Order: sequence, then C-alpha cells, then structure tokens
Amino acid sequence: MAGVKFVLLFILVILGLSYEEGIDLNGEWNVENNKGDIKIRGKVPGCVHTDLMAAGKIGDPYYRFNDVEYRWIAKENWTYSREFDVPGGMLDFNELLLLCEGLDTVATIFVNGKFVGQSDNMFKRYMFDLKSVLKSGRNAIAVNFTSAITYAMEKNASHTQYMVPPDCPPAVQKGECHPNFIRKEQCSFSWDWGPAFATQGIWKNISIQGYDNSVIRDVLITTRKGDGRSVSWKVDVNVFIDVASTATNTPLTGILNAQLEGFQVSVNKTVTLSAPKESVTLTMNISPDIGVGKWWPVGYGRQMLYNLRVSFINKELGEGPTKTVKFGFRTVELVQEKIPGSPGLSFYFKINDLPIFMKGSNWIPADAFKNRITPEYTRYLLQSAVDANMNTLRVWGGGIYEHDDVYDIADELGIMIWQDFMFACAMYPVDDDFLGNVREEIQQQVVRIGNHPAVIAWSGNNENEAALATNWYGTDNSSWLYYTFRADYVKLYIDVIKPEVESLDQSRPFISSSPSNGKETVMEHSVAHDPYDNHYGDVHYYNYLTDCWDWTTFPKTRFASEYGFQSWPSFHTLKNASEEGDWTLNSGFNNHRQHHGDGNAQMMDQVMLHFPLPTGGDSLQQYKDFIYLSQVAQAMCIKTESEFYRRSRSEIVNGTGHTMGALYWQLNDIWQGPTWSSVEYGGRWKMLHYYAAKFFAPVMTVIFEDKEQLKVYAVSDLAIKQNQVTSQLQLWTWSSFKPLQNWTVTFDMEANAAMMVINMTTTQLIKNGGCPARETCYFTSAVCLNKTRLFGPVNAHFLISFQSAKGLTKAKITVTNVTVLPDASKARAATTLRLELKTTAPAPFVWLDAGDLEGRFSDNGFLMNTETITLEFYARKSVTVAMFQKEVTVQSLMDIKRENY
Ligand code: BMA
Repeated sequence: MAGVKFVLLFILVILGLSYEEGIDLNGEWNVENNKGDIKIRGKVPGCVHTDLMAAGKIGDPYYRFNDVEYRWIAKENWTYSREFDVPGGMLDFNELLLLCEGLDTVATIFVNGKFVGQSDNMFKRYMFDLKSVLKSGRNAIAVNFTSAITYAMEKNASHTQYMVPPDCPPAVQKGECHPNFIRKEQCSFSWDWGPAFATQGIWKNISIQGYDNSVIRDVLITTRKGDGRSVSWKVDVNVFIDVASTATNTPLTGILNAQLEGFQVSVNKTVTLSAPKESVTLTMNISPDIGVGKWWPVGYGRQMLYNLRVSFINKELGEGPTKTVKFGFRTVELVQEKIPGSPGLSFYFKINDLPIFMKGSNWIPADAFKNRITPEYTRYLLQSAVDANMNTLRVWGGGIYEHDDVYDIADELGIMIWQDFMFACAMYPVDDDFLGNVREEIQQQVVRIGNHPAVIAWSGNNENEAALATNWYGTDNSSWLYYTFRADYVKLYIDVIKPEVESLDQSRPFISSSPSNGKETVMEHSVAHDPYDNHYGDVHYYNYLTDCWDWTTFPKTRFASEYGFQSWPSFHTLKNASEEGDWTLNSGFNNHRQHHGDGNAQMMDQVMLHFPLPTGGDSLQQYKDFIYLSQVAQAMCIKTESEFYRRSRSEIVNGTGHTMGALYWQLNDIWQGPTWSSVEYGGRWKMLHYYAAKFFAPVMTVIFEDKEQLKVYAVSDLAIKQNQVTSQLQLWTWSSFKPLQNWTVTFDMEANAAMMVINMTTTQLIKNGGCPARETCYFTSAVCLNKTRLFGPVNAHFLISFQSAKGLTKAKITVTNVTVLPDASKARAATTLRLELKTTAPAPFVWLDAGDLEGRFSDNGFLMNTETITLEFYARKSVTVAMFQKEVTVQSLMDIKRENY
C-alpha cells in the first residue's frame, strides 16, 4: 500500500501538483531496554508500559500492587526504533522534517545513525530537520528515551543554589521525586488519587513531512465583538507559516486568504514570506446580515461552530498550503467589580454578556497510559458531565493539556473549560533553559487549544500561589528563601507565561493561579497574603474534620473551584484490580490504594457521623456495605456543599456571598482506587454523580436549617423569569408513604437567581405538621409549574442522622416490569430499558446496581417514598431484559448488615 501512495505522490510532485507530503511513522516499532534483555514490538502512539503488557512481559500495571512492582520500568531507559521506506521523489522536497507531535519525554533521536535532535518536554511538538540524513529506500529511526525519574533527579541535583520543593511526594503516594524538574505530566510521578507511572514512549503522532515552499503550521482564531452596526464580529486569524529555507533567498510573495466556509465572507492579505517562521494576522469583519449564530454553554443556547479555511496562493505556484480550523463566536468576560454591601470584588464569568453560574467539576487524565483512552470513552465522560447538568470543567494543572478530542467534544456539548497550565502543587526552577522550554510550550498550547470556544479561561497553575503564600513547603524558613521563591514565582507565571498568553490571545482572561484573589492578587504583586480570601477570586476548600452536613462550615466564596470528599469506587470496579483476599476493609490492598494520608479514616469518620456502621454479615458483605456507605456519605457531603454555593449566588451575608461557581473535585478517575471522583475508572457513576444531576439542575430547591429557622431557597439558572410558580414543602414520617403536611407558596422566580421562598420556625413546622419528633420526620421540597407539574428535582432535608431515625423499617424493594424501549437513542444508549421499582416501606438511598452490565440509571441513590416508581436503564452495550434481570440488584440504607438486626 505504501508503495502505491508514493507512486501517486511522485506523479503529483512531477506534475507540480503537490507541494507537501508525508510519511506516517505511527504503527509498529521495536522497543528495547538499555540493558538489552527485553526486546519487544511496541505501538506508536503508545508507551512502554502498555507495550510490555501487550507483549506479555508484565501483567496489568493497575492490578493490585503492580504500580510498585513495576517501578523498574520507568527507571530504565527505553529505545523505540523502526525502519521505513522513503521514495526517491520525496528527497526532492526543499524541506524534510521529522514531525513529533508528542515525545514522552526526554529523548535523543537518530535517523540512519545520525543525531537529529533532542526533546525534554512532553507538552511540545518537535520538528527536526532530516534533509541531510534521509536517503532513498530503507531508512532507520531510533528514539532513545532517558528515564524521566533519573532526569528529574539529576536536574534537581544540579540545581545547587537552593532546593526547589517539594522534593518527594508523601510516602503514602508511593511516588517518584522532583516532577517539577521535568516538563511532563506532573501526576505521572504519583498524586493523592493516582499511581506513579512515569511512562516513556512516543505518545502522539510521528511522521515525516516534506514540502517545497511553505506550510501553514497553525492557525489561531479568536473572536471579539464588532461595532454592533455594520460589523457584528471581528475574527482575528493568526496564521503561523513555516517557510522553506529556499524562500529565505528568494522571498515568496502571495495572497493569504481566509474564507468562512458556507458564507461569501473572506479576507485577503498580500504577504511576502522570507523568514523561516512567519506569522500573519488577518482580521475578518462579519456583518450582522450574514446571520452567524453564537456559541453558548449548554443550557443557554446552541453551540454554533464554523469552519474557516486559510490558504496561501502564490502567482507561480497556484494555491499552496491550506488549513481548515473550527471555531465559534462568543465573548468571555471575567467580571471583577465592587459589590454593594461587601468588601472585595466579584468573580464571575459573562458569556455573550450573560452572567453564568459555573457548575461542574475538575478533570484529571483519564488513564495513566494515554493510549488506552479511546475517543468513545472521552465522549462518554464529557457526556456524563453534561448529563449531570454540568456546564464547566476545569482541566487541572497536574495532568496534561488534553487531547484535541476533549476540546472538540466540549465545543460540541457546550462545556466551558477552565484551562490550567501544567504546573501543580510545587515551586518550579526558573533557569533560562527551563523558562525557554516553558515559553515554547505555552505558545504551542495556546495556539492549539485557543481555537476552541469552550475554553473560557487560562490559569497559570494549580495552587502554587497558595503554597507559597501559606508556606506549604517551608519556603519562608528565611526571608531570603521567601523572596527568592516569590521572585521565581513572579518570573515564571507573570513575566513569562502571562505575556506569552496575552500576546497571542486577548479573548479570554488569564488568571495567575487557582485559587487566587484575581485582581487583588495582582494588587498584592502576584502573591496575595491569603489567596483563599472569600471576598476575592476563587477558593479551594477541603475539610474532612468537621461535619459536612453542617453548611455553616463552608466558605461563602465568590467561586468554589475545588472542594470534595473521597469515596470508594464500586466493588465491580475494584474487583478488576484485586483478588478475593483483598476484599476486606483493612486489607493490604485497601491501604495500598489509598494515596491520601488518613483518607480511609476520614471517609470512615464522615460515615460514622450520620450512618450506622456495618457490623454484621461476613467480611465481604461488610466491605461492600462500607463501599456503599462511603458513596452515600460523599454524595451527601458534596450535595450539601454544592447546594450552599448555588443558593449563595444572589446574596451577601456578613460581607460574603455572590457565589458564581461550584466545581467540585473531581469528575473522573485515573485508576481504580478511593478518590474524590464522581465517575469511576471505566465509567460507572458513583452515587455522587446521580446527585450532581439534581444539585446542578437548572431549577432546584434547597432546604436547610439556619438556627431556629427552616428555609427553602429556589435557585434558577434560567435566563427568563418564571411567573407564578409554586414551591412546595412537605413533611413526611419515615414510616408512611403519605406526607403529613404540605405548605405551598406562589412566587415569581427570578431569572439567574437564588431566592428564599420559605422561612419558618422549624419546631413550629414540625409541631403544626403533626410530627411527633425530629427523629421520625423529614422534609421535601420542589418547584412546581401550574401547582402540580414538577419543575426540577425533588429535594429532601433530613432532620437527624440515620443512627437515630425512628420509624424506618427494612424495605423489600423489587424490580418489576422490565421492558425494552423502542427508542434506545435516549441518553445515547445501546439499549434503553424501562423498569418499575416497588417498595414495601419508605427507603433512603435506594441503590440499583446493574452488575456487570455497563450503563446508568435515570436516577439512583434516591429517597423512595412512594410505593412504585418508574426508572430507565441506559445500557452502553446492547442488553436483553433477561440479561438485565439476571444482573440487577437493589439495596437501601436499611440493608446494611448490622449485628442487632
Ligand atoms: C487539590 C487538587 C489536587 C488534589 C486534591 C485533593 O488540592 O488541586 O492537587 O488531588 O486537592 O487533595
């Protein structure tokens, strides 16, 4: 096949029709360690761990303790090599480049035994000149990787003036040291939710590119508003052109053209290309009458996307290189202004002039081995975010600048992306080499990612301002040290990264760190004395010591960009990474997988605060019961905290409030372990994810107690005011399917607002409703249209912890009447099943489990206070009713096995 391709290419070149061609080097390569005792075939793009696994040299690196067993892999140096054919005609191109879209990380590259270049940054694209080394016929390439761990260690050792902390991660993480000395995915040296697999390999595409005159390497499109009369939008098209060395003697003159596909709109500029790297900006005016639509976040409108085609036309050569880029029309504004009644500044985003409450979570790499992440899985995860009513994800700074498909799908689904640069939880060196390296990384990534309307902010790093300001790593042990680190911090994020970003992209805000105080951080010369100040910017908040049902402990911040609690993933997910002897709470495996100091005890503490502990059954049953309870506790904690943030959007209390963002930590997982995620490794939804769908619903209610008062807030993210809706508060007992009492209020629900609609004395309500004691009852609330039709989910407020609930009995819950729905496309399922659930008694935290079937329910983890409900199951692969019935189980809180019943 390759032969045919080259013949064709050759003909095209002779005919003068082709100015550019390539040889794809992806596929099978030889992989060898430096000791020479392992020689296998490997895959590109890929990495050494998955190659060793595929060759049968190692087992699944995620199995049991293999992360530690297989540490040797990352400590060796691996060489990837292969041969490839070059047709003679290819050598005629003026330029021949080796185009490496991603090398992980430190490598020296040889072609036909000759050195062609080196790499030391996995986030950079590298291009190496092959003009003098390629030959016609058989050629050979070798990419010699150096262990990232050794490299980081050596770089750290050669930084002799002062130590750049932290040196090694806490022992509980079983990690590697000094990731801050290498431009590689920081969490690949371990994190508090993930393993250390400091992979090596060619992780993105690799090819050879030949061209004669020039190529359009990149295009960055940003949009801004026009004058609103003759010009509705201005499109800035930044074109980056690589120019062949021949043209530096005889400059190439031609027309650079940008054409909005599907419209008669284009812009031309006559340019002369002579420098090896040229960049040209074209500005296209879009008039209101051509009718382009805006890109909106999900829930606010459509996600209109357009293609823009850029080409360079030369008089002699005709149309030369072209590139087509997708983009969207939308504006972003980060509003930081005075708020009446509050010191400090607001911190919220306006998209297309509309203030938007950002609801969502934080995204981490979906696998330690990037080649295992399929586009289907990426789409599934992002769709899961949308299905849980999220509109924002923060691509966290300790992972990777994500693959293109993450941003493409986010554009399509309307998910706003807060994009960190890849620096996290550390100080960084700032020598010239490091800064030069970072500078190129930032340029390339801003140009690659910046076309996506989904991306609404750039942020310098994760928590490094906070680490410095609050002395996480002993950086202020002396004032000399403190000022050194402070100066280094400013140099990296403010003097290098910020101007690099802003010179390319003025269309989105640059925030120096997350969390930060935004403008106040700037006022305080880039390191605020308290980056967690609730009056400014964003806040990360973690507290495992106090009761998470107590909303008074949460910060009434302007924007909560991280907060969370851990839980265990389901037994199904854990089972894949463990064996029978591991399935007890205190097993070596259970302790090994916990990477967060005291994490297991903290989960247990939150469970114990509100739930009876599993004390009965065998050890496997107890293990499963605890997994379930850890998920219940996590769901309740993050529900309480998220509801607090949502109801704080329209008020200022004691100077704080006006909260406009709630992004919990964390959406997804990198492996099977106890973490803060709401979606497990592999894609199962934890109870939290089902809860998120409700606490992030566009219209919802929150019930809470404020001292003696019971308050109900209605929260609406709708852009239109809803007149005459009702809010219903109901009081129930744990022993009956009938509410004791209903209270309704009718009100006009403001657009984009949270408002208090009920404020009554709790004891009075309980008494007037006929409830004998707090232990026996609970409240529910909802917003209804036309008095009866539900507008958003029903919420519940428990008046006690479940150890003291009275009247709850063990419910028998059964799944009946399972049918296949003809239209499976709902929720993009392969099969959609409808099922009925029947219960003999009210049951809290009803959890359906579809066993080994992949998919999710329309709701789960809910309070069942009617005898029957109808649910749906969305299967990811086709299933039959019989298969489902065989697998499905259901339990609720009262099924926890305890000795006394
Ligand atoms: C935050 C994050 C991560 C971490 C998480 C949980 O600090 O930025 O670094 O995994 O908390 O501890």
